[in-house]
Amino acid sequence: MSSRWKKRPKGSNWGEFGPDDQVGRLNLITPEKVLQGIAEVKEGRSFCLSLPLDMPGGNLLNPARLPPQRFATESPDGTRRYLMPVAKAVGNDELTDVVNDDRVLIHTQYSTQWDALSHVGSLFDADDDGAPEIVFYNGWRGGEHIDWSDKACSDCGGVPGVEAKRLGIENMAERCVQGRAVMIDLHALYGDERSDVDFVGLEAAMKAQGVVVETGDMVCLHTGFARRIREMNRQPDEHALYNSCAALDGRDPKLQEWVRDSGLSVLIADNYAVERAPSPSGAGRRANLPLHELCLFKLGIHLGEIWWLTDLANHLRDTGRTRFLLTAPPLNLPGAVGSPATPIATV
Ligand code: UVW
Repeated sequence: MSSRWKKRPKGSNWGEFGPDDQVGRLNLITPEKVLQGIAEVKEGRSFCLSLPLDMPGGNLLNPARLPPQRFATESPDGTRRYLMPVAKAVGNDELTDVVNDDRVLIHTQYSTQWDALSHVGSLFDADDDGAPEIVFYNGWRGGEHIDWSDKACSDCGGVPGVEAKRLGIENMAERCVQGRAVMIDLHALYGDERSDVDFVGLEAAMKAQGVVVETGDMVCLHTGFARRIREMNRQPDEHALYNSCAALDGRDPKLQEWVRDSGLSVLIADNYAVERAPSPSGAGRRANLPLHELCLFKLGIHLGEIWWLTDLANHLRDTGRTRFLLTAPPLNLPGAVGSPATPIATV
């Protein structure tokens, strides 16, 4: 019970990290966890876990998400600040500098990214009055804490302003997101074939690879999907996008139980949505993305998606390891519901 909710969703942890918590299971990445991560650095070798942010290319994966667009900035007098001789701009022929400035329109979840806890909420009767309302993790409200205004913005084509005043991605950035991570290599078992992996399938991979997940660990799932994206080199094939590689079966109750009980702090994959999206199974009133519901809405577990994990997974397999130091902050971009990331693994 809190000032924002009388009833919390079944199986949720709302309130357990404090009534006003905004970072969920990131609270489990303690100083001890950071030291455990640093203890995994044995070779001094780093891996970039981001795809180039203009991949996958096009918008077949998600029609609403487009590749980044770059523009030159302009001075108030209209001068384009690209290949701009400063001598001309300021009227002083003695100056030799030439300047480029750009601005970029980024769909925050187009490529390698973090989902903020404000990304997916639910229609849920948190005030127990018999009618559902829009709520997010820990009872933060749609229309109040996460909102949009009809105030047109001058340089974004009149799109209404949107803002996560709570649960924005900046809360994650402030936590740095550094600690011990573990790799579960689903691709090693399931290859490039489309497969929906339930708890039994996940456990089989963990047992085969000797993976142990402890409280506060960040869990990475290598499926090979981002390698397929790279191979298609910005010209993705629709059939391949929708029929390749492993994704979790987010509706499997045993898998959900494992996510809840393992104590993992964040869940990351190199595929589109960690889970199969939309979830193929189920009936009745339900979430379309049940693992998003469990993680983002009920438990405060941030999801990392479309990461580049193949080089790291191969290296870990070749060296007989599963753990590494992960440093993966999002952009410190107040009010955003997701963010591109350039995560670094150190082994
Ligand atoms: C989907 O849209 C399926 O997932 P996400 O929004 O987390 O990328």
